[in-house]
Amino acid sequence: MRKAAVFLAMGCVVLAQAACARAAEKSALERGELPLGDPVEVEMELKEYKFIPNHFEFDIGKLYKLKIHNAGKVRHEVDAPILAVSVVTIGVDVLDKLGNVVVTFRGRPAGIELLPDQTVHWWFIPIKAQPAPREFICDEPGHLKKGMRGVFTIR
Ligand SMILES: [Cu+2]
Repeated sequence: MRKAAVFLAMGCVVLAQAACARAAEKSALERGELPLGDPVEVEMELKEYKFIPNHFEFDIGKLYKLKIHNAGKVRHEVDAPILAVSVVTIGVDVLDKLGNVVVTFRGRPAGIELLPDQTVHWWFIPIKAQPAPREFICDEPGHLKKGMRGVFTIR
């Protein structure tokens, strides 16, 4: 009886470890543990020396998952301090090469730097209207001069 209980306990530990290993691949947001509903997924690609697309429109109150990928050969940044203060950031997921979430940051990201071939997912809900186009830039040396800027609005 005692042996069976020990085996059962060990089995639970093994199952729990397996569950943890699987759970580590997704953030709480992606596992749907936060009752926010399905996000509006929007993609932003960074390249030399542009954002693709370079114009974004967000709606107040909707949950967004902004998928930012550096498809370039050098480091790029998304410096968007006005966007950061106009939204509630739920989290910023950092993905590995297989698309698994390896780190989730909380708090307001005024700037996000990405090395080549890196991806982050910025989850946020716009709360402040920005009806006039507001700029975001890449602040890596010389990139803004080469035209690496974009605009967003929030309605
Ligand atoms: Cu850049």
